[in-house]
Amino acid sequence: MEQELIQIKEKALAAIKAADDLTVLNEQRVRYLGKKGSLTAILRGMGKLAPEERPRIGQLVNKVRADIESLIEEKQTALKARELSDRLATEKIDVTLPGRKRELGHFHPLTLTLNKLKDIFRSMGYSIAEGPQIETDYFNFEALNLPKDHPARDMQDSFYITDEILMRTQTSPVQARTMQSHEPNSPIKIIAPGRVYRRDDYDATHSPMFTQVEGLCIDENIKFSDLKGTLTMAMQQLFNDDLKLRFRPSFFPFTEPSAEVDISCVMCHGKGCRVCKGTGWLEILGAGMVHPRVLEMSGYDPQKVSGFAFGLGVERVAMLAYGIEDLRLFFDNDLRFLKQFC
Ligand code: 2NL
Repeated sequence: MEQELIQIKEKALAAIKAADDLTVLNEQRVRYLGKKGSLTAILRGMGKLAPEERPRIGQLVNKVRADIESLIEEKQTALKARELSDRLATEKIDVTLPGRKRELGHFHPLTLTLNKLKDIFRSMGYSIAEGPQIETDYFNFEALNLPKDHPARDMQDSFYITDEILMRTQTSPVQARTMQSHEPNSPIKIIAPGRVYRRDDYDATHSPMFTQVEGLCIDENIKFSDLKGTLTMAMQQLFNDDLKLRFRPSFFPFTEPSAEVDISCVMCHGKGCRVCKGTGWLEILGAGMVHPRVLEMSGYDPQKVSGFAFGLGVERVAMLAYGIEDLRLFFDNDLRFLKQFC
């Protein structure tokens, strides 16, 4: 029995030394010290020993058990330490790696231009007015003095939803709505920015959807010179301080008199270049004094108040401001283009 114990001890110590991970080590613990282990079997067999032998063998079993236990303990500490240093080596964070970027969004060039226009007119006391993009024939045409036979009212030129409802072709219906919601003859200073829709080709200079800003100023004694001063200030702030304006007689059904407004070329400052086709001027706005019929239609008295109105295309302004040559770039969502406005 003594011999047997020494053999068990030697085998156990060798197995423990050889154990290369914690799972194997635990298997050995069960094998030698567990309830069904070799040492327990020896203890059970003690009954067969002569009584005088029992204490000596008992002590020897306890000694062997203590030796095995302390070696397991030692080995366990070593394996745990190795496991930790392995993890520290493989799981370490390399703080010199490049960071994970979170890309910031940015405004679309049309939004940038629109924001600039809004800021300029807000600084002159205008409020921003908005309205539906799906409009009634009444607000889009009738209230603005567009006659029944005007080409814009043709199915061929506008997007109709029913006979009476269409995509707005201009933002003027917003102004007509504003006038009708105001106390008659009370002053108004608003701009109406937003999308408008016309049946058109889609090429470098045309789009069936574009962005407009229209302005309306109504009060007692508003004169054409107020229109000139307002637009001059606005265009100088938008492009450059020494820009000049030129008014040419024109016609709109909702204004009388009406004018096409040119600015001195922002590229060549009036000398003549490719952009202004050698003329030194760029057509940028339509404007005029609000037609008396338009005032009347919305409850205002043309004998008491007068007003001016104007309209411009935001795409055209953005193209001139940023030197963009193709209108489609605004709508095609090509990041190579859009990222230039970060
Ligand atoms: C253009 C021309 C214009 C207006 C818009 C307007 C609105 C009301 C009354 C009178 Cl409620 N007029 N708007 C006036 C003149 C010109 O737009 O070329 N737009 C891109």
